[in-house]
Amino acid sequence: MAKQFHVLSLFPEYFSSPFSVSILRRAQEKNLLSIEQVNIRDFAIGKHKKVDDRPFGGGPGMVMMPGPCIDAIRSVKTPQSKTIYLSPQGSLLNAKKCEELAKEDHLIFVAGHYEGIDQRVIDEEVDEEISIGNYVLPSGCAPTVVLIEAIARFIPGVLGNEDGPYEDSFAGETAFEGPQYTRPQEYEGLQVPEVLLSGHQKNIQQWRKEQGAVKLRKMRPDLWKIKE
Ligand code: 21W
Repeated sequence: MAKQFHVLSLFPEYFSSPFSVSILRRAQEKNLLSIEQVNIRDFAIGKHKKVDDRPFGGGPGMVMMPGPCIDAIRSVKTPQSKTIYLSPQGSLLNAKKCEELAKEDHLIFVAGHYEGIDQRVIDEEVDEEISIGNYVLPSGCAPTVVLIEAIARFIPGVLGNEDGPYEDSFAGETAFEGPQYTRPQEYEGLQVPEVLLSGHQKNIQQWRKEQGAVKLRKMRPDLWKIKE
């Protein structure tokens, strides 16, 4: 059975390109994954289809009202669903979380707009709050794309080569791979490292591992510490 993803937002059109190219297109074409858009505004009531209002207690900006969000979630929720709110106040996304979520049959992603959603939506309907990093974005839309692409790699059959997602750097979050080269062998006088042309697989492996370690220590001393 294909995995089912529902994306709830105010701008379904935001997602049309990222979901129709590359990995997510192939996953859907192979019937490994189905992604459906839900426009939260379709659950707004009244002539103006209002979805946001000023925060109680004061403060800047607007907050998404509970009614339309909760009704939108309930319109797709089943007993098997897991509901994720993409939130700057969520727990930080990592590879392990992506792998876990790839095992679920039905995921509901709620992308917030404005200053976020009414807390009662989170309390009543959300299972997990996830952030993609310590920086501020204008909405939960880009984080939803990031999360879905990161999860999709762990769905069996999506990458083609089954051990793909685990081989890559960050699968275990403790390694980098070595630098990569392709043809031409000489470019503007710059040569491809000799060892890669040697055909000596054991030396190549060892060289890549060393180069990856040097890079990790330089770029990500935080991860390097974990290794020791
Ligand atoms: C950013 C909404 C900041 C609201 C008390 C409670 C989803 C995101 C987002 C956004 C605020 C993620 C407040 C990394 C992100 C997201 C929009 C401020 C004020 N006060 N990961 N809330 N960065 N961003 N909220 O921005 O929705 S995952």
